Amino acid sequence: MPQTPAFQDAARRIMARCDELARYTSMEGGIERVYLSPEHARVNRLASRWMREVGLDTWQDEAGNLNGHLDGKDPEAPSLLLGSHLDSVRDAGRYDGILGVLMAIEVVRALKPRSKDLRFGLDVVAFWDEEGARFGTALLGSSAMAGQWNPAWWDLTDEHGTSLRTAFREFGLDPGRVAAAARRPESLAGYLEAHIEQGPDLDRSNAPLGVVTSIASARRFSVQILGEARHAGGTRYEDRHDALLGASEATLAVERLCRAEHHIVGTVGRLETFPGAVNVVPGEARLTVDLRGEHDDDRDRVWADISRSIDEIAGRRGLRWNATQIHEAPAVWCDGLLQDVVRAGIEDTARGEAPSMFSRAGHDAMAIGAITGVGMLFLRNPDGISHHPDESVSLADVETGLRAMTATVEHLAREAA
Ligand code: HGY
Ligand code: MN
Ligand code: MN
Repeated sequence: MPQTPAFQDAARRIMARCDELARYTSMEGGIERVYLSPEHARVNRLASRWMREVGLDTWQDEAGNLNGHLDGKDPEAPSLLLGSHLDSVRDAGRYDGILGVLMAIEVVRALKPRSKDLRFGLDVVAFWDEEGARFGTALLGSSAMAGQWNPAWWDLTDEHGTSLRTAFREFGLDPGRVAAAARRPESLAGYLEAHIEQGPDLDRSNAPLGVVTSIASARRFSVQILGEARHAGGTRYEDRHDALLGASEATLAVERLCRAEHHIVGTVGRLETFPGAVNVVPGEARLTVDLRGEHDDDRDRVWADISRSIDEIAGRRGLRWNATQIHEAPAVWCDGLLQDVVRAGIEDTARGEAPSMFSRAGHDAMAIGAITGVGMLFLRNPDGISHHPDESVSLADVETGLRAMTATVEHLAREAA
């Protein structure tokens, strides 16, 4: 394994490139990089230069993901896939996803001198639309690679009314060829992703790195609550059917019912009212619900409780409501061997225990788990701040994480020899 100075230089390069990528944004004064945007195209061109710099052959697949490949001993052998995502939420931090792609590139740089000894090829992927920030459903790029594209997605629209189908064409992709982005399971020797924890557990236990055991299951809903728009002055309370008050009670019910559980979190991230005028009782409200749990059945039980609670609120206030599920991803357990080699890689380099933990955040590994074993390495995320400009990671932890991930790949190569 290269000497520490090489890893120190690589860690510095990664942090500088996270800062550079932060400038590719559609948002004034913040970071926003969404699927099939001009920023997507520009970042793919920049990242492909970084991939080629370490010897990877690069290509953009039919779903807009950026890929790189380096042969191992046998060019026909399956590849170990390393990567994460380059898209972001609105007003994002600069490490969520990006760190994992840049670490994957640096692992290839570190192992390139011995790549011809490896029993697998090394592939790097920069997925797009892990967040689902533009069209509502998430993991579009990794779902395409997993051969799980849902044709119903073509009619999803963004906030401007642009359909996914139109956005594909405007980006220069052919919707009819998205299936060609699918990877054959036998072409992969596994998937490894490094990511900031997006939670405070490593920070609070003063551990730089952690092994992910499973990734939380997720369901996302768009909920519409219908009442009656009325004059704000002339309408007495007993005559009102105020959709915003119903949505407000529903939002508090989501928090109350999820807090009563151990490993369930529910979030109302967006709430809009119509007509949205200062002097009109809201006749309609629309809210989003993001519901996650360690286990699918617990998550589904809490959704049933939330639905019953909204029924009661709507009945009492004379409202109607409906919910449309816009995203679902079942919980994914990380592959046992990959967990073992991630743990070994951490123990080799972080001088201490490698805590195991389940990921409350979703990741592309959830989609790729459909076609190959997945493993994840978490890096300490100070105070767990993420999906926020104050998201951070330390240079020292990035260097340790890079050394651990490189050691992980070497353990895996030895495991199967
Ligand atoms: O929402 C998530 O958990 C991830 O950051 N996409
Ligand atoms: Mn992420
Ligand atoms: Mn994220």
